[in-house]
Amino acid sequence: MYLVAGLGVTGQSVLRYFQSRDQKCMAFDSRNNFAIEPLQAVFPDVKFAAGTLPVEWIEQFDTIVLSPGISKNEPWVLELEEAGKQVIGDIELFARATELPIIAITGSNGKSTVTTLVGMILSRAGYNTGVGGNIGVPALDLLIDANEYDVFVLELSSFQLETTYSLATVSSTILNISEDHMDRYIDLEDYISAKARVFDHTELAVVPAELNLNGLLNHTPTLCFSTTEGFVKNDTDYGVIEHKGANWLGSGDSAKVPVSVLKLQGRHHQLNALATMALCQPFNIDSEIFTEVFAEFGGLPHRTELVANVNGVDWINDSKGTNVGATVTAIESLGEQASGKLILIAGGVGKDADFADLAEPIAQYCRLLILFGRDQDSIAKAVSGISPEVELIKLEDLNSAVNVACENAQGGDIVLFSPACASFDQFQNYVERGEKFVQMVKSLPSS
Ligand code: UMA
Ligand code: ADP
Repeated sequence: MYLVAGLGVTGQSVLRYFQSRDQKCMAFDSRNNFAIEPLQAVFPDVKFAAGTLPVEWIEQFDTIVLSPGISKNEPWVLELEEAGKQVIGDIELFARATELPIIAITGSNGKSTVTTLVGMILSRAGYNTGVGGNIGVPALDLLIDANEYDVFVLELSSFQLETTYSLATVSSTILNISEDHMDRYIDLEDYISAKARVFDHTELAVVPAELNLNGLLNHTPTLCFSTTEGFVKNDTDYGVIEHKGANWLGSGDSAKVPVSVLKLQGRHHQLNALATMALCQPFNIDSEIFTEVFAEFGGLPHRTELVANVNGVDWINDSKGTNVGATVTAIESLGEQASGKLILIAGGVGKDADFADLAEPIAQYCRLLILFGRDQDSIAKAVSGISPEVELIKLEDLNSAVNVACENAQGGDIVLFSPACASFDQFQNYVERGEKFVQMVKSLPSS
């Protein structure tokens, strides 16, 4: 018998999956105020509880299917594990249920983008491709929908990987590592080791050349990617190659895609494209398909997305910039493009991050830093004294931040909303936060 713990997007997908297989289970959400009734109506055969796990349930299940938002180190989870219960996640159930090829993508930033690109490329090549995981479509839903898939592409978070043991993949990547979720992990090493589980049973590891995995991949065939000039030496290196007087993305001596065709220019977009090509290597995709898709793909919503140009100022929504690494990347890539300066709007729930890495790019590219939300003081402290030219203004909420940015922006500037924080203090999630920002920008007066 299974206990499904956490009844959000993941938990409900587990309930649907078990229902489709006539598998009995019990369901629990540790929030006191969780409304059970609507779920009870959809899953009449499942016993539900919220708040405290009923003691008499404990001897009735042997496996807990834990939602990614619940840490394995929660005292009640540790107690159950010590009592002999197995703790797994939805991705472990997925791994046990399918024999089809799987490509798995993790990393601190770029996961959704690369997952989407790999999905587009395999679909264009004629494979019926199921795309899911942390990107939003829970993986188990792919096993019960009406499609006959040929291959799955899964975006996996470190949280999901913590409870995954037997996922076998044709290719897997950690795209990059920068500090995130430090409220959940002991230190960066702990966070990396959760992510490194993506390589446990892979046939092909795809790794950024800069990432040191300390001998973790000794016996796994590995492809490396990098945009550093002259990096590509052989077929296992993916990088930028000079060919016919131009720069191309490729590997070994095979130039595949001219860099100039990429709709999204900038170093991190090239890295994402290289990782995508390497992950697809087992499928022998034609260069034309990569070229077409990279030329078409304009990015996902809420990722450095141009909202509007108001009075000569570009307003950029990067609400998915939820950690320092993403915001640094956004500042650097937009800072290089701007004819004027950047006005950065940041803040929210800091997840115990060290914000010090923001100081240098802010000093180099910003005119003004506007902070709002719960952990604004941690950011202010970390970047204080950055540069006398960069003014810092602290405000209550996003609405005031947008108004102050509008008052201060000059023609040629870029207003960048890249919070470097999670959204939960003032919004449901990054999507709601981004949508609110877009609405605010669209109602700004233009003269
Ligand atoms: N809950 C408990 N006890 C707790 C904490 C939560 O019972 O101690 C319950 C909540 O009351 C709620 C449910 O668990 O009912 C929420 O579960 P969850 O936090 O695991 O989130 P899901 O709704 O299942 O969504 C998850 C991912 N969220 C997290 O990992 C926090 C979604 O990624 C993912 O899209 C979805 O599964 C489908 O796979 C979101 C995310 O923020 C986008 N991910 C993080 C990130 O990208 O940085 C990891
Ligand atoms: P994830 O799913 O890992 O959160 P996304 O593709 O949704 O990644 O992008 C999240 C944020 O990271 C966005 O702000 C985006 O601009 C930035 N980003 C995308 N790719 C990279 C990369 N390769 N390196 C650093 N930042 C990136």
